[in-house]
Amino acid sequence: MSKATILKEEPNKIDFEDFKKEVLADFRLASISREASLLGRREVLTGKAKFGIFGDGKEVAQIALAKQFKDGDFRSGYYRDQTIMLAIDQLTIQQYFAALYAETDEVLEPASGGRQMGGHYATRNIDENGEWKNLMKQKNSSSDISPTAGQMARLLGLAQASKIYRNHEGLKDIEKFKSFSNGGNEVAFGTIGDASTSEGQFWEAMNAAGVLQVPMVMSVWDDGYGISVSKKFQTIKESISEALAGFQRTDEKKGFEIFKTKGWDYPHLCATYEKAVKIAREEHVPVLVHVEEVNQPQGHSTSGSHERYKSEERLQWEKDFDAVAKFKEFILNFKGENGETLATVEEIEAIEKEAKKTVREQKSAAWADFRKGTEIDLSAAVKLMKDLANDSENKPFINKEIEALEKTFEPIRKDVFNTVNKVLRLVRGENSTARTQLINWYKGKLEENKQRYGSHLYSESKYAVGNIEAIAPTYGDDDRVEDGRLILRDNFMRLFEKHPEIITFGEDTGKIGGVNQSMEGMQEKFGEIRVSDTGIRENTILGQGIGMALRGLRPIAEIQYLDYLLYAIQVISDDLATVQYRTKGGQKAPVIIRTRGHRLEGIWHSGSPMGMIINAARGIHVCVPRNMTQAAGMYNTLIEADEPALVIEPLNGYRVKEPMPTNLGEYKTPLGKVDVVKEGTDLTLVSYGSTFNIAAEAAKELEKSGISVELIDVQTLLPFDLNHDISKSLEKTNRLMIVDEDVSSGASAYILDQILVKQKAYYLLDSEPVTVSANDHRPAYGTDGDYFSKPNIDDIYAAAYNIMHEANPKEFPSFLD
Ligand SMILES: Cc1ncc(C[n+]2csc(CCOP(=O)(O)OP(=O)(O)O)c2C)c(N)n1
Ligand SMILES: [Mg+2]
Repeated sequence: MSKATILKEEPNKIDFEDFKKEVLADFRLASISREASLLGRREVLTGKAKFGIFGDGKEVAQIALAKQFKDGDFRSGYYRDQTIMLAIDQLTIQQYFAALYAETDEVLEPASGGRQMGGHYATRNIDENGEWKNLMKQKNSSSDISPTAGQMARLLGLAQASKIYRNHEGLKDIEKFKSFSNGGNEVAFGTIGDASTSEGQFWEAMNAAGVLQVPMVMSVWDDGYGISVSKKFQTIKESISEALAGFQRTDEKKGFEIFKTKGWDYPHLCATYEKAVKIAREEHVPVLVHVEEVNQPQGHSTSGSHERYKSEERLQWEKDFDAVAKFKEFILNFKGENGETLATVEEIEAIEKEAKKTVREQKSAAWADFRKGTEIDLSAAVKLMKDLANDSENKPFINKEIEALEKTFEPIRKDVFNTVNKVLRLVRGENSTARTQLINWYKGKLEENKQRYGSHLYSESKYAVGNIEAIAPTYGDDDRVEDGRLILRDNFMRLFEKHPEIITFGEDTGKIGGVNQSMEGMQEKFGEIRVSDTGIRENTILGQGIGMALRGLRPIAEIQYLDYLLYAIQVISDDLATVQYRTKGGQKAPVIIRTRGHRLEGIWHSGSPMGMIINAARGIHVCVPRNMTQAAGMYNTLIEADEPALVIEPLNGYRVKEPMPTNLGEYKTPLGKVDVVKEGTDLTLVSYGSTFNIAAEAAKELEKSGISVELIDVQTLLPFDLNHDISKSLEKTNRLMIVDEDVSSGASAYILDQILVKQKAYYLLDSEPVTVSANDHRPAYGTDGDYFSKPNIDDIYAAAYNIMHEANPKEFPSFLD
């Protein structure tokens, strides 16, 4: 019998004892969580932690929610959710403080290994080898991000994964998927603040959840404010449940179930969540729980005080309706049918006292652990510097630096490094063993800290793309050629047959198989669960991908055109690209984003904002194939790997004939390896995607003028030419030209930096490097618009010829002047 029911029905003695135990345990947790918020703020104000944002005021609602949270379920929430995390046993108070201090050991701070501010929660869902844990044996939280409503898109996908697991027959009997789902019975719990519901991401995800009918329980913690801005300026009718009233399901039409409850009303909260979650779990109907009258005892964060913007009355109300105080009142006033009571004032106060003590102890333990690592580095550095001082003519100056460091109160690694650097500056040019030892220590520590703060931007498991073995396409004797779209489609067919966990979705992807028919017939063959249409909502298409990938599926999220990727770039950049990094290898989301781009017609169908994309998306791979054989080979590689990637198919290549490989679904195009398409001796021309094909035409013309071009297709921008093959080419040609159709200083600046700086090719050049890019305006419509906006064959010819003319005007007389 549930607790909520117990409250209503006449309890028998045994039930009552259980009930009492549970209520008091809840109160204990609420008190602990509250105390953690209070002490957390103090830690920031006294300088031990940098920033704090806490969950005070939301404790009781979160305890009620957590009662319904089962193994296999997922949370996608925001920075107020400490009590949920504590209640589902995925956070300890010690870990909470470790995160506040920026503890970098992921055992002590499992959410992010100190990379995220406190208040950003996550569970560790993959092990140290990158292998999935059994997610059905733990309660799961996806990793929080700071942009408000940034949790929404992913939430949709987490919930949709349950729907897929419930309905996809092909996965049901496969053992490995049993560690992700049990018949799709898992609920995705979303949380959001009232003000953040103003974001478009919220509305987009809510609409999509209603359309898709997924088991998502969306809680809004309504404390009436978004920092200082009240609901009046945030939400129509000042109520998100009223605003969403049209989403309410009816007997005739599907939709949401909507509940309202109050953040201080323990029994009502418990009863509400019990009903809400049952509906979502059993019926796969999304539910909104609007939790009103939530308070915020300490204001928004450690950055300010709420006395500045809340009225006297509001501040008084916050005290009168404080969630924990009201919970205490409920307990003290409780009278069972037979006159039973829950606790005396003394008993309750003992719980509060005990909670305070527990929090203080765990906080101190976290601080002691946090100091340990730094203290070890500090004493090692001091010892080495002292040895060095004894060997140096700069002894007094070195000692002064050491003394200053030793006097620093609780120095951090930065202080140690600063001092070591100052000392090394003092002894530059000196020759002693002690100096060498200090330098070696310093270099070793630099490397260690690079890992500490920089690991896991990309996968470090055996499934990293770099570990997937390349396999060349093979061809039969029949010289069969087909439209590019058919090579892609037939390759997808093989992949879908081989991997039942591949799911694809996008605008027009389902019924017609994509606007370019490269999935034609696939929905009929593989069903609507695996190949489906979505609404026009790029942000949540990506979110579907992330959520599904976090639950073991292999989504191919399709964005209809590259230009419209911008609507998804927020979620790609903030969420997808940071999943592994921000969890320090605790989670992965190998989403494949499929789109098509570059040259077609007009401002919004031929853009190539590659500089913007690759700079926003470090953490995912960016593939820019020049034809569909290459593109298919990239998909084949990616599906074996455990990393997210974007593949931009060349938009004008679907109807271009290509030889049909015989090993579809098997051959694998390597990522980070360039393709030297044509060898040459005078000039290295580097390009990619659709423009590569124009550069190849230009190279033929240049050949006729006696210029031998080495043509290199980079194939992938991220990663970029890992073997430095472009430098090898420049050793031969000594001249470099980059052709790309982004704006000037976009992707071409990146490519130039990679070649000249990273590959150190500057000293190989005999001519100045040249970039040919598109004009800075958006590309104009029509063939002439394209010709005069983007690099065309004549531009490329002229630029290349000019390089040769400047190098050897005799052999290559002036062409345009
Ligand atoms: C996209 C974005 N814009 C602005 C911010 C800065 N910011 C952080 S929290 C916050 C207010 C959020 O209020 P609400 O959603 O009501 O949550 P609460 O803090 O009240 O629980 C703002 C504006 C942000 N993190 N992300
Ligand atoms: Mg708020």
